[in-house]
Amino acid sequence: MPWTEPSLAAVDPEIAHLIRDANALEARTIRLIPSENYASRAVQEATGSVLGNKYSEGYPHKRYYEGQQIVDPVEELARNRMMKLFGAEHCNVQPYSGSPANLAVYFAFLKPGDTVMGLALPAGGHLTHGWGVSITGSYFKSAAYGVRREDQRIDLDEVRKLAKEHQPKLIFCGGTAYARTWDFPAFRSIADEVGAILVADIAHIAGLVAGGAHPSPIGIADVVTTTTHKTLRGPRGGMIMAKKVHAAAIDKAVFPGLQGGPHNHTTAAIAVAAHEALQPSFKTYAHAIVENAKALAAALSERGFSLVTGGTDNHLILADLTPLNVSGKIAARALDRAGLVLNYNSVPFDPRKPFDPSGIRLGTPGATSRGMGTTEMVQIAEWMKRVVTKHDDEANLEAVRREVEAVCAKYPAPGVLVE
Ligand code: DSN
Repeated sequence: MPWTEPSLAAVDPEIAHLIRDANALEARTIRLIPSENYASRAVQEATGSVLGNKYSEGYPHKRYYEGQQIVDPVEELARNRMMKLFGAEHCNVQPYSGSPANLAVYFAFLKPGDTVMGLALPAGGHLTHGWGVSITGSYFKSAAYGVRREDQRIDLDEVRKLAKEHQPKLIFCGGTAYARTWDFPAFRSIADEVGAILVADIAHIAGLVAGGAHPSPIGIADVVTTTTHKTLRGPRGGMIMAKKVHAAAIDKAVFPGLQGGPHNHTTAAIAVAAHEALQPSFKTYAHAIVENAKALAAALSERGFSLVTGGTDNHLILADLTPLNVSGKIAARALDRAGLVLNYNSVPFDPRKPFDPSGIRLGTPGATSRGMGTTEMVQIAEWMKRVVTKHDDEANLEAVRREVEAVCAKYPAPGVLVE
């Protein structure tokens, strides 16, 4: 049946124009923010579906509202496909995003005042791993671990020492700006030594884990949390995987503990993303993300960029711009004007403030989704050097912007409409 109602453009031209402009902007710029990606048209169709109209408090076949004939199989598909993709014993696809997923884990296992350990935010961790400004740092005691000054890598001896000293109930491993492989078995043995629950937050690397391009924490960590929209390339959402023994505690913590009705349109889109990630091409994609990140890191190093940890094992790169005499924010803004969209970011032991830090963070999930390869990564590094070294020369930025736009035209972004 064709639509009989007026379109968005007819009902609300202002918003319709902004969405059209967002498509155009995405088409002509390169998304280098490592936590972002291009969700497919199929994922977007599910996200925009009528499933968002429905309330479904509870879980499949145990709901508090009638009319769940469609929602139940949708949630079961999402859950089962994700369990198959990751080899998980249990999966809850209802968390609204990564932070609520982590908060549900606290609620499942901790009481206010208990101690949690996670990678410190300035060292590349996440707010919800116990950092002071987050609710997790206000309601729980935090004993954060950091990275070594010499090589900016996690010092597992320090993690063990801190764990023995502070006896945390829960240890998080995972981060938002850590470019190296997470040693899940080492964290497991530390958690066992102090009797802590081990939570792997794989929000950034979930797609790499699913595609076999990063070791999996499944079967090692007690609980695995993630968002669904980063390297996993699904809709904005979250999920929690767990050993069966923790399934009931996790489900109860998500609903009724923390949330009301699940966002069923998002659940459907998570099912679509899992279906896409179960295809053999997703493994190729995950490995290409890492190959591209290594190529981009090498090309940036050759051009004088100082990389935190010296390079990358995953999808992201953190660069300290101090030796190039420019702040992260000034560089990020100039790069944005040139069509290269990334974010300014603190680097470990940063003498500058988080809102005006020394570094930039970038990654390859988006560019790889467009089909770009190592040749384009070298080109991106060259553009970045031209922009950063002459960041206040508008003619220089405009020249780079035109070149970026020409390459973007050759590599259309999935899910982006070009008129
Ligand atoms: N905001 C995400 C990121 O950019 O890494 C983390 O939640």
